[in-house]
Amino acid sequence: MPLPSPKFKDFRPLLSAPQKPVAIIMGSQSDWETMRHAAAMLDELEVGFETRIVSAHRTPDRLYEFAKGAKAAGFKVIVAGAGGAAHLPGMTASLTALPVLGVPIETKALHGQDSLLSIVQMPAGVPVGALAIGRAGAINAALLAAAILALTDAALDARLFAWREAQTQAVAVEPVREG
Ligand code: RP5
Repeated sequence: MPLPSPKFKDFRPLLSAPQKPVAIIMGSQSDWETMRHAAAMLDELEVGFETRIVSAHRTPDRLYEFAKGAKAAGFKVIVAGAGGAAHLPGMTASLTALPVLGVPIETKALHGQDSLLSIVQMPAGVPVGALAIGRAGAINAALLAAAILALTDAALDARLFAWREAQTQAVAVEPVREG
């Protein structure tokens, strides 16, 4: 396998989040296809967030720097998506007291069951809130992050309530019969 070569120079600082309460981190660019659903949900609820690629395996120093500095940088909740041997959420939780919500990415080889088990089975004392595999988990991680923030943000609490009400109203009583 050829060594990967850097394709671009990234000047964005790892930790700069004034007024952005949520950090969405992911192990790889390939995780964005799933994690974009968390970003879209937070956008819909008008919750500020930053996105970063932080790999537990390929960029361990970045992981340490990010997780150790996240609280001081102003983040309140971390949503962490990873696939396969998904150590990112657990390692992040080991380095910060912030709530960490883990999203298992659906993998090709084991359909995300590897990601799920890697994320959910944390030893007692280092909690990670593990969500469902894939898109549903990403959306629910965003909703859960919003619910945590809404405890101390009445305007967000109202937006979250309205979103849930709209979801309830959108469910038809009778199914459309096709075919
Ligand atoms: C994990 O390895 C990432 O979270 C990703 O889900 C998986 C595969 O990464 P790529 O090989 O697509 O970069 O660390």
